[in-house]
Formats: sequence, C-alpha cells, structure tokens
Amino acid sequence: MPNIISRPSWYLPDSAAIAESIYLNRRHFIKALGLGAAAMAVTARCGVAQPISVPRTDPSVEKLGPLPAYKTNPNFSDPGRPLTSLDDERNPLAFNNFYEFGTRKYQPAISARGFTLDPYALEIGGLVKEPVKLGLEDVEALGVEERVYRFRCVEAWAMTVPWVGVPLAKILAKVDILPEAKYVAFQTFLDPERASGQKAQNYDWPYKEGLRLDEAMNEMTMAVTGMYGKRLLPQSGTPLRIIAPWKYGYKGAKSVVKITLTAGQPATLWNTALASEYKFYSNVDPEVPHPRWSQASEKMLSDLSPPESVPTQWYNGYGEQVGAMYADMKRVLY
Ligand SMILES: Nc1nc2c(c(=O)[nH]1)N[C@H]1C(S)=C(S)[C@@H](COP(=O)(O)O)O[C@H]1N2
Ligand SMILES: [Mo]
Repeated sequence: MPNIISRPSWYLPDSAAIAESIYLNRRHFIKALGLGAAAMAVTARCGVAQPISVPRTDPSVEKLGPLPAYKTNPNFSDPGRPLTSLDDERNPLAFNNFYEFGTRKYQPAISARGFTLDPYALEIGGLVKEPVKLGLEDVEALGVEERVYRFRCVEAWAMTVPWVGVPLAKILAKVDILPEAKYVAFQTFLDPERASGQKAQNYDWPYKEGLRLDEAMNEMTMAVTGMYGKRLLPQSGTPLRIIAPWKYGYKGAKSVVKITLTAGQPATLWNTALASEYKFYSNVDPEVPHPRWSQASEKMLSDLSPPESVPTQWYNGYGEQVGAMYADMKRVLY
C-alpha cells in the first residue's frame, strides 16, 4: 500500500477551513436570505462567524405538499451511532456536495435555494418492455418508509441520516425488465441556466451514476424523497435522490429524472472525469485507499477536525445485507 500522507481538502483545522471559503459564503448566505445580524454569532473557538442556521424549508418545496404518512422500518431504525444533528455547526442541510450548484461545501444551500423540478416526472426506460413516467405521487404511492442509515462520502466524512423514501426495487417493479438488462443508470436534470455548476466544462453533465441490477434491487437501495421528517430541500436533491449506503456517497445521484436499464456498465460522471480515483463499484472499504488519502478512518460531519476519527467499516457496516452480492469478486474493489 502506498504511503498516503495527503488529505482531502476539507480536512483542515476549523480555523483554516472557516477562514476561507466558508466564512465568505456565510456572509453571502446571510445577505441572500435577508437574515439579520441575529443569525450571526461569534464563536470563541476560532474567532470567526458561526454558521448561520440554514432554513429547514423552502417555498419551492412547500409547494409539493407534505410527505405522505410513513413509519420507521424497524430493521433500519438503529444505525448504531447518534443521528447527525441539524443543530450542529456542519449539518446535512448546510454542508453539501451538489456540484450543479457549486463545488464548495456551503454553496448548494445558498445557490440551490428556490430550485424546483416541479412538475416532476421520473422516466424509466431502456431495456424494459414499456417505458413509464412516474410523478412524485406515483412514486410515493408505492409506500414510503423511514430508514436511518449511515452515510459515507469518499472524502472520508460521514453522517447518520433518517431518510424517507421508497425502496428502489418497488419502483423498478413498475416496469417489465428485459432479460438483457444487467445495469441501472441514473441521470440528474440538465439545466445549466438554473444550475450554473453545469456550465463547468470539466464534467460530463448531467450527473450520471449507475448500479448493477442486483445492487439496484437490493433491499438497502432507496429512492429518497425526504429526510428528517420533511421533503428534501433543493440542496439535498429535490424531489428524489438515490441512496445506496454501503457505497461512497457519489454513487447516489440527486434530483434524478431518468432511470435507464442497460446491458453494459453505464458511464458515470465521476468515472468519466477521473477514472483513476472513482471506480464503478465504489463500495466503502477501509483497506482500499483513495489514491490521494486513506479510507481507513472517517470523521463525523459534526466533528471534522482532528483528532477524533472512527474506523471505517467495510461496506459501511452493511456487509450482512450486501456482502453476498460480491462473493465472487476480489476483496479489493472500488
Ligand atoms: N446530482 C448530483 N448528485 C450528487 C452529487 C452531485 O454533485 N450532483 N454529489 C454526490 C456526493 S459526492 C455526495 S457525498 C452526496 C452528498 O449528499 P449531501 O449533500 O446530501 O450530503 O451526493 C451525491 N450526489
Ligand atoms: Mo461524496
């Protein structure tokens, strides 16, 4: 194994990280939202502005109406570690990866505000007998449930989130899948005018991801429409995203509009951009380092600064649910 000393770019002491991009973003954010000085406080710890609190609603999302009634699935109610609090300094509604709305962590919560795909349609096509288009109500009519999952980004930060959604297998059951189909491709919307990150030439927009068909059908894989009891905000992938919690976070596309059944392994945005760093499988594995950093440990979103870190679990701890799918593959895989 190579001697890995470098670290992901966010992996900085608070003082350094906050002093640059985040602090500036916060000032923009406060302006953009018309929030007053009350939203800002001074932290004794690093002497710069505290994160402002991100609104937990968005008018564009309110228009979609509330989530349908749901229950927590008892098989996935105990993630074995505390939920990531929305009151934490870095929290899942403020700290995001959603490159369509900017590459800095605190940008999407600002620049995606008001974004909507309403009226929404999820197209399912490719190697199916008859393609279908489902509205959000059609998807949710298949039965929404809550599941608390561990989440692990390839950048080695982690969180624990109560997602609300529909098992993807229930959605795929709406089409007759042809026997040649072996993979499932996911595609995000394409609208560079509203999502200016898509004007960046270095990525093959729209965002694309894929799973093997059995992975897509696995009980763990969810089409998520809500989190923390509410509909997804724009920065979290309104109105529907994919979550496959034994894989690195980028395998789950946000704001998905199209699902295509394919015979061959589909191209993905990250693999196309940087094949040496982002492979198709991308299963969480402490023994397979990213070329630029170790994956042996991870940090919770609320506590990114050293020294606290916890060991990474193989398959993010979901080996019991997903391990059998890889029985005939080598241990070392991405
Ligand atoms: N369309 C789209 N989906 C995406 C991304 C993205 O940039 N665009 N980023 C991925 C990455 S790298 C991660 S870690 C998660 C982040 O989800 P979060 O911001 O809700 O934590 O979304 C994934 N899905
Ligand atoms: Mo990620």
